[in-house]
Amino acid sequence: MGGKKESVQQLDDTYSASQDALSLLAENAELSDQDGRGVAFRRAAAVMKSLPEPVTSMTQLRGLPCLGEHSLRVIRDVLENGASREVESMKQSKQYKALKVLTGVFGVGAKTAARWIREGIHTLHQLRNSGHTLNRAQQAGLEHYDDLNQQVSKAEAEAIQQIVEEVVASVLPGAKVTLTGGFRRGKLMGHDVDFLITHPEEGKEVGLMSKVVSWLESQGFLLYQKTTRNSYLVSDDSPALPPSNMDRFERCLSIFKLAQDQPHRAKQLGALPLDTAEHRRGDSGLQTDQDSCSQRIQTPGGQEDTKPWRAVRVDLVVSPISQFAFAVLGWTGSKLFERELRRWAGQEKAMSLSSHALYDNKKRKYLQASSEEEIFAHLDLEFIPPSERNA
Ligand code: 8DG
Ligand code: MN
Ligand code: MN
Repeated sequence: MGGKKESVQQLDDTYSASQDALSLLAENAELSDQDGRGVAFRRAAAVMKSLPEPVTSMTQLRGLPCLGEHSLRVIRDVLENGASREVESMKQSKQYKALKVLTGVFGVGAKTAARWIREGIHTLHQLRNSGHTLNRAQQAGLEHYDDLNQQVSKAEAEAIQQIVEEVVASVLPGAKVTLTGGFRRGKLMGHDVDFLITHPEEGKEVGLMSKVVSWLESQGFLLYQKTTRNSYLVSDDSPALPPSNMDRFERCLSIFKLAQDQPHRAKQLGALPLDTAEHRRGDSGLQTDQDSCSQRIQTPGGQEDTKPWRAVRVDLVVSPISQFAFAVLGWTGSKLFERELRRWAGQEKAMSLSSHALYDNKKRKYLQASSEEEIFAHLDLEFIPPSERNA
């Protein structure tokens, strides 16, 4: 006992245990609609993550930023007792468990969940029997609850990318699809798959989303979708306003129906030249496969114990090429990274950064950029590659 290797392992565990505890407190704050507290705990967790070596004593934390009284108390508890009592009891609380289950339904936010809990709804069963009228998103969320709460793998993301690329190429040749979000940061798992679509010729992207969505819908790829039109106008979007996390690109929040053997199948499909006419006739390879999938489940007895597809959340965003660099930067995340970058822009450079543009408040003009590198240069920062934006 107590060999070098073991104690290092133990230290590593403590190290990530305090990170986990802080992340859980952040999550609980977010679920409880206390975003300010959420950000504070996220920052504290990020600071712990950034430390070069495991923490063995509280003195090592002296002088570090973002570690408030509360966070320090939690870290001390973990260091001394192996776990934070506050976090352990929170995890066991009825309130936290209910918040977690209810906000796990796509389309249900912290406010709605809290309202339901006040009415005594703590489980999906109670929600289903409550007589509440759910909106379309929530209905889909409830219906595909298990699938949507299962992480999306890199292979699944790639399979969906192949489908999206194919659709986009067939409805607008020359348009470009970029995988953004966590997968662009090199994560191996995600809660959804994010795509940004643009066309090298400004204006060509107009009308693209509705065509893409119609095609996907006609091929049975969508279990749910809600498209929001682009509402960004440079003239009415005062750069003086604090840049918000929400942007105004045309976007489609969707739930894909992904065939389970999609990663393999998509690879095969990739080799086939699928032309648009074939798609329009609705007898492309995709369609045929889709059909054979649905036939497979109609086995005698009608038991559907292993369905051959799963539901996956997919975000599609369309950006004009002039805003593309800003959109990629904004949609690559992480959310905390974006927040810090915007704070830097505002506080250190007197600039307003959004997913649409960068505005120099002193020069009173927009700064153009055609790559992420140029945006970092405008901000006087060294380029930070996506894989280092996971904070
Ligand atoms: P995950 O899906 O694996 O959980 O992680 P993620 O990919 O980093 O998170 P995400 O929720 O999919 O968001 C991806 C990025 O998109 C995130 O850094 C923030 C950015 N983003 C915008 N505008 C908006 C918006 O209006 N809503 C959301 N949810 N994200 C937005 O630029
Ligand atoms: Mn994502
Ligand atoms: Mn997303």
